[in-house]
Amino acid sequence: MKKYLAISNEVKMAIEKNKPVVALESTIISHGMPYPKNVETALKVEEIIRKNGAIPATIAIIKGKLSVGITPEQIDYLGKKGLDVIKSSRRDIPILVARGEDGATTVAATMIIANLAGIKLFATGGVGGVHRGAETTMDISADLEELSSTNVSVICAGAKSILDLGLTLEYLETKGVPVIGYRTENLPAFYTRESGFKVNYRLDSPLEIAKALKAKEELKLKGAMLITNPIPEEYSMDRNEIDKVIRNAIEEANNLGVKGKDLTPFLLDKIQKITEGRSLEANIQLVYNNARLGAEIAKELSNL
Ligand code: PSU
Ligand code: MN
Repeated sequence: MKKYLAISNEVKMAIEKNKPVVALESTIISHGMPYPKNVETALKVEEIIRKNGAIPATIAIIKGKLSVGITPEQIDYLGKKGLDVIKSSRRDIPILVARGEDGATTVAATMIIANLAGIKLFATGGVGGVHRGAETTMDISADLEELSSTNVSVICAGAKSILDLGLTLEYLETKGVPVIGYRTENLPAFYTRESGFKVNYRLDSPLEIAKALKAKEELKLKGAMLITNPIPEEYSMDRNEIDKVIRNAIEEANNLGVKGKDLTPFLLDKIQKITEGRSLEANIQLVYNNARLGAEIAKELSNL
């Protein structure tokens, strides 16, 4: 297994010494934001994690190696290549490894690689879920299956309403994934602090969350906890406005027949264009907010 992994020295040392480490995904860099904001954001997220006392580990597949703690140059390379890098989920890993190719890892693939490296926490923006219309398209993100089976918990700002949030919650419930609200009872909807749905549990401090993670680990309950952290008030968007933008983006995707792995990046790009970058700014700020919380939970966890 070791021959497939390339872990940076800093991250390797931190894991060995049980220091706090927070994993980060790379699809958000290549497919989630435009260049150069994507690279600036990815580097700033790492800085925020460091400032808050943890070690960042950005994950990607580089020349077929499952790479943990990639360099700023590699982040820049993935960010510049953008959509030309292969968006890689669970199913893509073996092929890219065998061919020695590059891949930007989704939430699912980042969880798998973080787990192989021994990292327990991962911060990002939004997770994939059950798409609207999934009753007929069957479009359900592999992220949800991964959350149900891989022991790497994810801090996110909820999920965008490009998804059917009600069905996403049902799916997670069936799979036994606890959905936690950080200082809230309401499931955040990425750009907005409330989706109209409730989380399973409200937890009010990084320590409380760390204790629940520890109990899950010691009880050997497989899978993740999904920790949802609402976007800071000052950056949140108007719910009616963003819902309308999302509906338009979905309609355009349907008209153009966009589906499969291309759908989420297509919708993200449309939303950013329609809102003239305001949604991008919100997106960036909520990722920073999640990075901070991720570092705080990782610190508590390493002390338990
Ligand atoms: N949602 C976002 N931003 C993102 C993604 C989702 O708000 O960048 C990315 C993540 O990498 C996530 C992936 O794991 O899209 C889900 O893709 P799909 O819906 O095709 O499973
Ligand atoms: Mn899909």
